[in-house]
Amino acid sequence: MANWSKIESDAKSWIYTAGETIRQSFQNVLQIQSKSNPDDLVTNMDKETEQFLISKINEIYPEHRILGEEGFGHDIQSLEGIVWIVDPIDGTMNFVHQQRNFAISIGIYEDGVGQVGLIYDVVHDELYHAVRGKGAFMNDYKLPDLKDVPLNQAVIALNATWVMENKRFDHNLLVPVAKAVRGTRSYGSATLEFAYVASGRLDAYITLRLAPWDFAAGLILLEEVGAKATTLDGEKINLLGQNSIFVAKKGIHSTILKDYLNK
Ligand code: 2AM
Ligand code: CA
Ligand code: CA
Ligand code: CA
Repeated sequence: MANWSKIESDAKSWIYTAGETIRQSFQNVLQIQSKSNPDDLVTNMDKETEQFLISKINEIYPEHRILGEEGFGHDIQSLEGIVWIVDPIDGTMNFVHQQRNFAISIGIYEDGVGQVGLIYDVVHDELYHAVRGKGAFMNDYKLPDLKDVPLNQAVIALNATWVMENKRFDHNLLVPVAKAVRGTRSYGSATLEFAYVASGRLDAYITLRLAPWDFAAGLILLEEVGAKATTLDGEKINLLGQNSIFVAKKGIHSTILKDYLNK
């Protein structure tokens, strides 16, 4: 049997160390490259942070496997056993342009079940974490179960790409949603947007395409506070694939899905 409280405390200590290294790096010159397109950025700090976390996990838990965005982990085709899913810097564009609104994210799964999730807002020194069955926390504060609000009092996060035509989704469907809610936001860090839904700072988060490292930890947090998480079609999220994502308080989720997305 895995010792989850030791795994949690090791992961916490490594994420804090990685965060401190990133804060110290603000005075150094960044090396910035593009990946799939000129706006898809990666820096030396993304790579160094992933390598640091992977070296710690490999050293203490050699039998665990690791899926990391920057590719320094293993080739993961299944979620058998214990798998750490790591996004070393989520919100790299914010990290480069703003030096804020980015996070380190670690989701730890056993046979496909989320056990420990951590999202560390490095600049605000806010660690969101959850342990399956034990609740979700912001630093040491236990996050309460989410309470629903009417749609006209909801603040929801939406990525601006939904106003552009795209192959995945009829973007016109979201215009009435944006009109119906109290306000919309876009923070540019999927993991923080998950953490904000979990902590009630946001009532929902909708985005068109995320990868496992963007949602692995966030889903574990949301489960502990009673949020609903599906794709934009209302389907189950595939933990090892790319998905559209719709996470929200339960009532908001069912209202938007039924009355606006016609599902
Ligand atoms: P990243 O910074 O780790 O790449 C930006 O809107 C959010 O979407 C960030 O959380 C970003 O994660 C994520 N994202 C997922 N796929 C992306 C891509 N191809 N290009 C830029 N951001 C992406
Ligand atoms: Ca990236
Ligand atoms: Ca990411
Ligand atoms: Ca990243």
